[in-house]
Amino acid sequence: MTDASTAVATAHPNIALVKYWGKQDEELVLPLADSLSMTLDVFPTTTCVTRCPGAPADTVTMDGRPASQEAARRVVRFLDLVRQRSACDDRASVATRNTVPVGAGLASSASGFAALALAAAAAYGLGLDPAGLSRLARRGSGSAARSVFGGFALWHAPGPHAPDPDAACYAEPLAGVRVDAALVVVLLDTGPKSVSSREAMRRTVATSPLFPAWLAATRLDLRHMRAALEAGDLATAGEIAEHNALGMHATLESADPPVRYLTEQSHRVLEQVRALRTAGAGCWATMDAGPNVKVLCPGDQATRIAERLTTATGFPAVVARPGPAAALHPGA
Ligand code: 2P0
Repeated sequence: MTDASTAVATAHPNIALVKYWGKQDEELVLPLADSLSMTLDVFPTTTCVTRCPGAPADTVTMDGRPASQEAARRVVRFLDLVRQRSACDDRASVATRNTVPVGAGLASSASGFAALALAAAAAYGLGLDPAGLSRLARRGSGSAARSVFGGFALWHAPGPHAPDPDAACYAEPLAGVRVDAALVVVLLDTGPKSVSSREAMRRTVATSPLFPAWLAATRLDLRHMRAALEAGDLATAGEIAEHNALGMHATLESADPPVRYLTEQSHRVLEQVRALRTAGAGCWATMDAGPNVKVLCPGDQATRIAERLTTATGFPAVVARPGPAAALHPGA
Protein backbone atom coordinates (compact mmCIF):
# COMPACT_ATOMS: atom_id res chain seq x y z
CA MET A 1 0.00 0.00 0.00
CA THR A 2 1.12 3.53 -0.74
CA ASP A 3 -0.07 6.54 1.24
CA ALA A 4 -1.80 8.14 -1.75
CA SER A 5 -5.49 7.42 -1.30
CA THR A 6 -6.57 9.37 -4.38
CA ALA A 7 -5.51 8.86 -7.97
CA VAL A 8 -6.77 10.35 -11.23
CA ALA A 9 -6.20 8.83 -14.68
CA THR A 10 -7.17 9.66 -18.25
CA ALA A 11 -7.58 7.15 -21.08
CA HIS A 12 -8.78 7.36 -24.67
CA PRO A 13 -11.01 5.01 -26.67
CA ASN A 14 -9.54 2.69 -29.27
CA ILE A 15 -10.98 1.44 -32.54
CA ALA A 16 -10.09 -2.09 -33.63
CA LEU A 17 -8.90 -2.53 -37.21
CA VAL A 18 -9.06 -6.28 -36.59
CA LYS A 19 -11.93 -6.86 -34.19
CA TYR A 20 -12.30 -8.71 -30.90
CA TRP A 21 -15.57 -10.62 -31.12
CA GLY A 22 -16.05 -13.74 -29.00
CA LYS A 23 -14.69 -14.94 -25.67
CA GLN A 24 -13.20 -18.25 -24.60
CA ASP A 25 -13.78 -17.36 -20.91
CA GLU A 26 -16.50 -14.97 -19.74
CA GLU A 27 -15.28 -14.59 -16.17
CA LEU A 28 -11.66 -13.83 -17.04
CA VAL A 29 -12.60 -11.97 -20.26
CA LEU A 30 -10.31 -14.03 -22.47
CA PRO A 31 -10.85 -13.52 -26.22
CA LEU A 32 -10.82 -16.31 -28.77
CA ALA A 33 -8.55 -14.39 -31.15
CA ASP A 34 -5.97 -11.59 -31.15
CA SER A 35 -7.15 -8.09 -32.10
CA LEU A 36 -5.40 -4.91 -33.23
CA SER A 37 -6.45 -1.32 -32.65
CA MET A 38 -5.61 2.36 -32.86
CA THR A 39 -6.04 4.45 -29.72
CA LEU A 40 -7.61 7.83 -30.51
CA ASP A 41 -6.63 11.34 -29.44
CA VAL A 42 -10.29 12.36 -28.93
CA PHE A 43 -13.12 11.51 -26.49
CA PRO A 44 -11.03 10.91 -23.34
CA THR A 45 -12.40 9.52 -20.09
CA THR A 46 -11.02 10.85 -16.80
CA THR A 47 -11.58 8.89 -13.60
CA CYS A 48 -10.80 9.74 -9.99
CA VAL A 49 -10.61 6.95 -7.40
CA THR A 50 -10.45 7.83 -3.70
CA ARG A 51 -10.16 5.20 -0.99
CA CYS A 52 -12.60 5.89 1.84
CA PRO A 53 -11.54 3.94 4.97
CA GLY A 54 -14.57 3.10 7.07
CA ALA A 55 -17.13 3.88 4.36
CA PRO A 56 -19.84 1.20 4.11
CA ALA A 57 -20.04 1.03 0.30
CA ASP A 58 -18.47 2.22 -2.95
CA THR A 59 -20.02 5.26 -4.61
CA VAL A 60 -19.88 5.72 -8.36
CA THR A 61 -20.72 8.88 -10.29
CA MET A 62 -20.60 9.47 -14.03
CA ASP A 63 -20.50 13.01 -15.32
CA GLY A 64 -21.57 14.26 -11.90
CA ARG A 65 -24.63 11.99 -11.54
CA PRO A 66 -24.97 8.65 -9.76
CA ALA A 67 -24.12 5.84 -12.20
CA SER A 68 -26.89 3.48 -13.36
CA GLN A 69 -27.26 0.33 -11.25
CA GLU A 70 -25.73 -1.80 -13.97
CA ALA A 71 -22.74 0.51 -14.50
CA ALA A 72 -22.16 0.81 -10.75
CA ARG A 73 -22.30 -2.98 -10.36
CA ARG A 74 -19.57 -3.41 -12.97
CA VAL A 75 -17.37 -0.83 -11.27
CA VAL A 76 -17.88 -2.42 -7.82
CA ARG A 77 -17.01 -5.88 -9.21
CA PHE A 78 -13.87 -4.38 -10.68
CA LEU A 79 -12.93 -2.70 -7.39
CA ASP A 80 -13.50 -6.03 -5.60
CA LEU A 81 -10.83 -7.53 -7.82
CA VAL A 82 -8.44 -4.68 -7.00
CA ARG A 83 -9.20 -5.05 -3.27
CA GLN A 84 -8.55 -8.79 -3.43
CA ARG A 85 -5.13 -8.17 -4.95
CA SER A 86 -4.15 -5.29 -2.67
CA ALA A 87 -5.32 -6.86 0.60
CA CYS A 88 -6.94 -3.49 1.38
CA ASP A 89 -10.66 -3.66 1.98
CA ASP A 90 -11.43 0.08 1.85
CA ARG A 91 -14.50 1.09 -0.11
CA ALA A 92 -13.92 3.87 -2.63
CA SER A 93 -15.56 6.76 -4.36
CA VAL A 94 -15.23 6.71 -8.14
CA ALA A 95 -15.99 9.78 -10.23
CA THR A 96 -15.82 9.47 -14.01
CA ARG A 97 -16.11 12.08 -16.74
CA ASN A 98 -16.68 10.90 -20.28
CA THR A 99 -16.43 12.94 -23.43
CA VAL A 100 -17.23 9.94 -25.60
CA PRO A 101 -20.93 9.31 -26.26
CA VAL A 102 -21.70 6.41 -23.88
CA GLY A 103 -22.98 3.17 -25.42
CA ALA A 104 -22.89 4.27 -29.06
CA GLY A 105 -20.20 1.89 -30.25
CA LEU A 106 -17.44 4.41 -29.59
CA ALA A 107 -15.74 2.23 -27.04
CA SER A 108 -16.65 4.15 -23.90
CA SER A 109 -16.08 0.98 -21.87
CA ALA A 110 -12.53 0.78 -23.26
CA SER A 111 -11.49 4.27 -22.17
CA GLY A 112 -13.58 3.91 -19.00
CA PHE A 113 -12.02 0.71 -17.70
CA ALA A 114 -8.52 1.67 -18.81
CA ALA A 115 -8.79 4.91 -16.79
CA LEU A 116 -10.37 3.05 -13.86
CA ALA A 117 -7.65 0.37 -13.90
CA LEU A 118 -4.86 2.95 -13.73
CA ALA A 119 -6.53 5.09 -11.07
CA ALA A 120 -7.66 2.15 -8.90
CA ALA A 121 -4.28 0.37 -9.16
CA ALA A 122 -2.57 3.58 -8.00
CA ALA A 123 -5.06 4.36 -5.22
CA TYR A 124 -4.74 0.81 -3.87
CA GLY A 125 -0.96 0.65 -4.42
CA LEU A 126 -0.89 -2.35 -6.75
CA GLY A 127 2.37 -1.39 -8.50
CA LEU A 128 1.60 -3.01 -11.85
CA ASP A 129 3.69 -2.75 -15.01
CA PRO A 130 1.95 -1.81 -18.30
CA ALA A 131 1.16 -5.45 -19.19
CA GLY A 132 -0.26 -5.95 -15.69
CA LEU A 133 -2.42 -2.83 -16.06
CA SER A 134 -3.62 -4.14 -19.42
CA ARG A 135 -4.58 -7.50 -17.85
CA LEU A 136 -6.40 -5.69 -15.05
CA ALA A 137 -8.27 -3.32 -17.43
CA ARG A 138 -9.31 -6.37 -19.47
CA ARG A 139 -11.28 -7.72 -16.51
CA GLY A 140 -13.50 -4.63 -16.65
CA SER A 141 -14.01 -4.72 -20.40
CA GLY A 142 -12.00 -6.66 -22.95
CA SER A 143 -11.25 -3.79 -25.30
CA ALA A 144 -9.95 -1.71 -22.36
CA ALA A 145 -6.82 -3.90 -22.40
CA ARG A 146 -5.83 -2.04 -25.60
CA SER A 147 -6.64 1.50 -24.36
CA VAL A 148 -3.85 1.24 -21.78
CA PHE A 149 -1.52 1.92 -24.73
CA GLY A 150 -1.28 4.77 -27.20
CA GLY A 151 -0.94 4.47 -30.98
CA PHE A 152 -1.47 0.96 -32.34
CA ALA A 153 -1.93 -1.93 -29.91
CA LEU A 154 -2.07 -5.69 -30.26
CA TRP A 155 -4.10 -7.71 -27.74
CA HIS A 156 -2.96 -11.32 -27.39
CA ALA A 157 -5.48 -14.12 -26.96
CA PRO A 158 -4.13 -17.05 -24.92
CA GLY A 159 -3.44 -20.13 -27.02
CA PRO A 160 -5.26 -23.43 -26.28
CA HIS A 161 -2.27 -24.78 -24.32
CA ALA A 162 -1.27 -21.64 -22.40
CA PRO A 163 -0.28 -22.81 -18.89
CA ASP A 164 -1.63 -19.57 -17.39
CA PRO A 165 -4.23 -18.07 -19.77
CA ASP A 166 -4.74 -14.94 -17.64
CA ALA A 167 -1.03 -14.12 -17.70
CA ALA A 168 -0.85 -14.69 -21.47
CA CYS A 169 -3.74 -12.29 -22.16
CA TYR A 170 -2.65 -8.65 -22.38
CA ALA A 171 -2.16 -5.95 -24.99
CA GLU A 172 1.07 -4.24 -25.96
CA PRO A 173 2.09 -1.45 -28.30
CA LEU A 174 2.57 -2.63 -31.85
CA ALA A 175 6.14 -1.87 -32.86
CA GLY A 176 7.21 -1.02 -36.39
CA VAL A 177 4.01 0.61 -37.70
CA ARG A 178 4.96 2.72 -40.73
CA VAL A 179 1.63 4.23 -41.78
CA ASP A 180 0.44 7.80 -41.17
CA ALA A 181 -3.23 7.07 -40.46
CA ALA A 182 -6.23 8.89 -39.07
CA LEU A 183 -9.78 7.77 -38.33
CA VAL A 184 -12.67 10.06 -39.27
CA VAL A 185 -15.51 9.33 -36.84
CA VAL A 186 -18.90 10.00 -38.43
CA LEU A 187 -21.39 10.57 -35.62
CA LEU A 188 -24.79 9.16 -36.46
CA ASP A 189 -26.44 8.42 -33.19
CA THR A 190 -25.26 9.02 -29.65
CA GLY A 191 -28.07 7.10 -27.93
CA PRO A 192 -27.45 3.91 -25.94
CA LYS A 193 -27.43 0.65 -27.89
CA SER A 194 -30.22 -1.90 -27.70
CA VAL A 195 -28.03 -4.98 -27.10
CA SER A 196 -24.82 -4.70 -25.07
CA SER A 197 -21.71 -5.93 -26.83
CA ARG A 198 -21.21 -8.44 -24.03
CA GLU A 199 -24.62 -10.05 -24.66
CA ALA A 200 -24.27 -9.74 -28.43
CA MET A 201 -20.88 -11.46 -28.32
CA ARG A 202 -22.24 -14.31 -26.21
CA ARG A 203 -25.20 -14.76 -28.54
CA THR A 204 -23.03 -14.72 -31.67
CA VAL A 205 -20.64 -17.37 -30.35
CA ALA A 206 -23.52 -19.58 -29.19
CA THR A 207 -25.83 -19.33 -32.21
CA SER A 208 -24.21 -17.96 -35.39
CA PRO A 209 -23.42 -20.66 -37.95
CA LEU A 210 -20.88 -18.21 -39.40
CA PHE A 211 -18.88 -17.86 -36.20
CA PRO A 212 -16.23 -20.55 -36.92
CA ALA A 213 -15.58 -18.97 -40.32
CA TRP A 214 -15.30 -15.52 -38.71
CA LEU A 215 -12.73 -16.81 -36.25
CA ALA A 216 -10.58 -18.36 -38.96
CA ALA A 217 -10.85 -15.23 -41.11
CA THR A 218 -10.01 -12.79 -38.33
CA ARG A 219 -6.87 -14.74 -37.38
CA LEU A 220 -5.69 -14.49 -40.98
CA ASP A 221 -6.70 -10.80 -41.14
CA LEU A 222 -4.55 -10.07 -38.12
CA ARG A 223 -1.43 -11.54 -39.72
CA HIS A 224 -2.00 -9.64 -42.94
CA MET A 225 -2.87 -6.40 -41.10
CA ARG A 226 0.38 -6.49 -39.15
CA ALA A 227 2.36 -7.05 -42.31
CA ALA A 228 0.56 -4.19 -44.10
CA LEU A 229 1.10 -1.73 -41.22
CA GLU A 230 4.76 -2.70 -40.98
CA ALA A 231 5.17 -2.28 -44.74
CA GLY A 232 3.54 1.18 -44.67
CA ASP A 233 0.77 -0.12 -46.93
CA LEU A 234 -2.32 1.76 -45.74
CA ALA A 235 -4.43 0.68 -48.73
CA THR A 236 -4.06 -3.01 -47.85
CA ALA A 237 -4.59 -2.26 -44.14
CA GLY A 238 -7.77 -0.34 -45.02
CA GLU A 239 -9.14 -3.12 -47.19
CA ILE A 240 -8.52 -5.67 -44.43
CA ALA A 241 -10.11 -3.41 -41.79
CA GLU A 242 -13.28 -2.83 -43.83
CA HIS A 243 -13.61 -6.48 -44.74
CA ASN A 244 -13.01 -7.55 -41.11
CA ALA A 245 -15.71 -5.19 -39.81
CA LEU A 246 -18.25 -6.27 -42.43
CA GLY A 247 -17.52 -9.90 -41.57
CA MET A 248 -18.13 -9.23 -37.89
CA HIS A 249 -21.47 -7.56 -38.66
CA ALA A 250 -22.49 -10.42 -40.98
CA THR A 251 -21.79 -12.81 -38.11
CA LEU A 252 -23.93 -10.66 -35.82
CA GLU A 253 -26.79 -10.61 -38.33
CA SER A 254 -26.69 -14.40 -38.50
CA ALA A 255 -27.04 -14.83 -34.72
CA ASP A 256 -30.36 -16.03 -33.33
CA PRO A 257 -32.05 -13.66 -32.69
CA PRO A 258 -30.01 -11.40 -35.00
CA VAL A 259 -28.12 -8.39 -33.67
CA ARG A 260 -28.27 -5.38 -35.97
CA TYR A 261 -26.09 -2.43 -35.00
CA LEU A 262 -25.88 -0.83 -38.46
CA THR A 263 -28.74 1.43 -39.52
CA GLU A 264 -29.93 2.95 -42.79
CA GLN A 265 -27.74 5.91 -41.90
CA SER A 266 -24.67 3.68 -41.44
CA HIS A 267 -25.27 2.22 -44.90
CA ARG A 268 -25.61 5.70 -46.40
CA VAL A 269 -22.19 6.61 -44.99
CA LEU A 270 -20.74 3.31 -46.22
CA GLU A 271 -21.98 4.12 -49.72
CA GLN A 272 -20.30 7.52 -49.57
CA VAL A 273 -17.03 5.96 -48.43
CA ARG A 274 -17.20 3.66 -51.46
CA ALA A 275 -18.05 6.59 -53.73
CA LEU A 276 -15.04 8.57 -52.45
CA ARG A 277 -12.86 5.53 -53.03
CA THR A 278 -14.14 5.13 -56.58
CA ALA A 279 -13.24 8.80 -57.08
CA GLY A 280 -9.67 8.01 -56.04
CA ALA A 281 -9.58 8.82 -52.29
CA GLY A 282 -7.87 6.39 -49.91
CA CYS A 283 -10.57 5.67 -47.30
CA TRP A 284 -12.01 2.54 -45.72
CA ALA A 285 -14.80 2.05 -43.20
CA THR A 286 -15.02 0.19 -39.91
CA MET A 287 -18.00 -0.14 -37.54
CA ASP A 288 -18.29 -1.45 -33.98
CA ALA A 289 -21.18 -2.29 -31.66
CA GLY A 290 -23.22 0.72 -32.75
CA PRO A 291 -24.25 2.61 -35.88
CA ASN A 292 -21.32 5.05 -36.13
CA VAL A 293 -18.90 4.64 -39.01
CA LYS A 294 -15.18 5.32 -38.61
CA VAL A 295 -13.17 5.94 -41.74
CA LEU A 296 -9.50 5.00 -41.92
CA CYS A 297 -7.53 7.31 -44.21
CA PRO A 298 -4.10 8.91 -44.66
CA GLY A 299 -3.44 11.49 -41.93
CA ASP A 300 -2.83 14.32 -44.37
CA GLN A 301 -6.19 13.77 -46.08
CA ALA A 302 -8.35 13.28 -43.00
CA THR A 303 -9.71 16.84 -42.72
CA ARG A 304 -10.69 16.89 -46.37
CA ILE A 305 -12.34 13.44 -46.18
CA ALA A 306 -14.25 14.48 -43.05
CA GLU A 307 -15.56 17.58 -44.87
CA ARG A 308 -16.57 15.59 -47.91
CA LEU A 309 -18.40 12.97 -45.83
CA THR A 310 -20.25 15.66 -43.87
CA THR A 311 -21.22 17.47 -47.07
CA ALA A 312 -22.44 14.26 -48.68
CA THR A 313 -24.34 12.83 -45.70
CA GLY A 314 -25.17 15.78 -43.42
CA PHE A 315 -23.66 14.02 -40.39
CA PRO A 316 -20.94 15.63 -38.26
CA ALA A 317 -17.49 14.05 -38.40
CA VAL A 318 -14.55 14.25 -36.01
CA VAL A 319 -10.95 13.62 -37.10
CA ALA A 320 -9.09 11.33 -34.70
CA ARG A 321 -5.37 10.69 -34.87
CA PRO A 322 -3.25 8.11 -33.01
CA GLY A 323 -3.60 9.12 -29.36
CA PRO A 324 -1.62 8.78 -26.14
CA ALA A 325 -1.38 5.92 -23.65
CA ALA A 326 -3.55 6.00 -20.55
CA ALA A 327 -1.83 8.09 -17.88
CA LEU A 328 -2.07 9.08 -14.24
CA HIS A 329 -2.32 12.77 -13.42
CA PRO A 330 0.82 13.66 -11.50
CA GLY A 331 0.33 14.77 -7.92
CA ALA A 332 -3.43 14.10 -7.84
C1 2P0 B 1 -13.46 -4.37 -30.52
N1 2P0 B 1 -15.81 -4.40 -29.73
O1 2P0 B 1 -12.52 -5.09 -30.87
C2 2P0 B 1 -14.87 -4.97 -30.63
C3 2P0 B 1 -15.44 -4.75 -31.99
C4 2P0 B 1 -16.98 -3.90 -30.42
C5 2P0 B 1 -16.86 -4.33 -31.81
O2 2P0 B 1 -14.62 -4.87 -27.93
O3 2P0 B 1 -17.68 -7.92 -23.03
O4 2P0 B 1 -17.00 -3.65 -24.38
O5 2P0 B 1 -16.66 -5.88 -21.99
O6 2P0 B 1 -15.22 -7.56 -23.15
O7 2P0 B 1 -14.80 -4.75 -24.98
C6 2P0 B 1 -16.72 -4.03 -27.47
O8 2P0 B 1 -16.81 -4.98 -26.48
O9 2P0 B 1 -16.81 -6.16 -24.47
C7 2P0 B 1 -15.65 -4.45 -28.39
P1 2P0 B 1 -16.58 -6.92 -23.09
P2 2P0 B 1 -16.27 -4.81 -24.99
O10 2P0 B 1 -13.30 -3.19 -30.15
